[in-house]
Amino acid sequence: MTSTISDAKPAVGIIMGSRSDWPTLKATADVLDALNVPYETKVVSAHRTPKRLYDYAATAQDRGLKVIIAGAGGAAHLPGMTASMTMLPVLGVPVESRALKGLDSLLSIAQMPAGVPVGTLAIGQAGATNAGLLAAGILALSDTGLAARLAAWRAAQTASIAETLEDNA
Ligand code: RP5
Repeated sequence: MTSTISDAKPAVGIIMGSRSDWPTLKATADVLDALNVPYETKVVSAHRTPKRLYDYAATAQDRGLKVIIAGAGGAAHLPGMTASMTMLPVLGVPVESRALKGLDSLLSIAQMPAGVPVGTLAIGQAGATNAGLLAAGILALSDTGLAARLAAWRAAQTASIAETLEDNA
């Protein structure tokens, strides 16, 4: 027996440390839209709004979320702190920072101590897109409809890659 998540309440929570992260995290929303995965978006800062973060993480599972995608830049504690307060899988997207081009964000998110995992993606929009695809893959384990949509998305991507330089010129 499989369930269908389409048209249901949000299954994925997309959170970001600042509104300035949205141009990056929009890539996550775009791929979830393409796959018809319901999601919610919120600005939740580990440093500037710690109580909002606590409330979000502590209630996420009871509200029906299945995966959280957290994007942040610089001293990017949002994914790790979120993971510390929920059993849900947390995927971290390092946002490209102005000062250090996102290397600071990447290391902040990736270097979690053993025991509190964050699945860390690539810096920037590639990581944001892949976070959405990874979340969809997790949800597709119990949703055959989504599994079919994900397979079709991948097949379309494959078909779009020209074999020669002349094609798509
Ligand atoms: C982080 O600080 C945010 O995730 C953002 O990437 C970075 C800069 O935030 P703003 O100063 O643009 O609000 O917390």
